[in-house]
Amino acid sequence: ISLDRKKISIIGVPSDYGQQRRGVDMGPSAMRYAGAIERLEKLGYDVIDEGDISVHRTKRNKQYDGKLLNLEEVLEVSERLAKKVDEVIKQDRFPVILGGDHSISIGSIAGIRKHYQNLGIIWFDAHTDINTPETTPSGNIHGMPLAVNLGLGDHRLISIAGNAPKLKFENIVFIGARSIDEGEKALIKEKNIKIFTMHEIDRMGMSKVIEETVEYLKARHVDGVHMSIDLDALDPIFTPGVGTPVPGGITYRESHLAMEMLEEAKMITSCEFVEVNPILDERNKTANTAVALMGSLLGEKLV
Ligand code: B3U
Ligand code: MN
Ligand code: MN
Repeated sequence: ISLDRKKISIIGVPSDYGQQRRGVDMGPSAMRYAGAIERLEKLGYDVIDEGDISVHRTKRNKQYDGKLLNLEEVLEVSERLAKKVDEVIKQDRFPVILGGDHSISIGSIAGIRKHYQNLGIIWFDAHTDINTPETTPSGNIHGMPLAVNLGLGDHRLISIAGNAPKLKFENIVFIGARSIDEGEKALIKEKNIKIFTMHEIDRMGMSKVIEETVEYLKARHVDGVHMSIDLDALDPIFTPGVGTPVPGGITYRESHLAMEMLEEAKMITSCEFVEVNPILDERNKTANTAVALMGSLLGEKLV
């Protein structure tokens, strides 16, 4: 896997349409204020801040009525983001996408996928986000982006920026899961998806988990790897500013080790940081952690 690591484009996606708590639309600002751009520039990258994807701020107070929440809005944001990501990669730049809730992955992966025939995904998250309209307990689309990219769910969502499916079940690796719905469990088992839950992280240690992740994706002959980082993967002690915190998460140190090892593997070709909600945060702690992880993933060294 080759990658021109000299040029980075930051793309903000101020959308909160994938769930029902307000404030996650301010995630891109919070991560910029936490110094994302300066941090990457300091590493020697040519960084362009592409600004934010335009997201209409319509008034809404919808609640789950058995349908997908804010479907029209999510479709619009996804199309725009897919187009932007596609353009950035065409210019030979590495996309760093700032969310927004995790529904933005529908658009980011749709755009990235245009450039890779056999894309791998690392899903760093307390959740597995593989619900379908049939299995969702909430109607929240941020719980469905992986299913959508696998071609499961609403036909308009799955056909964003081209044909479905965008991903293969065998090219996904979950890291950090500890809150999985029944329907998700059934699908993960049926399709035999690679998963390192907190149980495996505790048992094997993060170092072995990342070694196995890298080996697994190499054996699948992926031609690119998208790193999707939901900040709720970490324990809420370290990232309190997320909409659905789940105790018993990855530590600050384990998460940095994971990023550093993935950097050494020279495998990641795009990344995103999602679910940072400054309204729920403590003094921008979650955004600061996100930016620190970004530094490690993109090559910051201690000495
Ligand atoms: N699995 C649940 C909860 C959830 C998923 N992603 C987040 N929360 N952040 C759902 O609603 O699909
Ligand atoms: Mn998620
Ligand atoms: Mn999550």
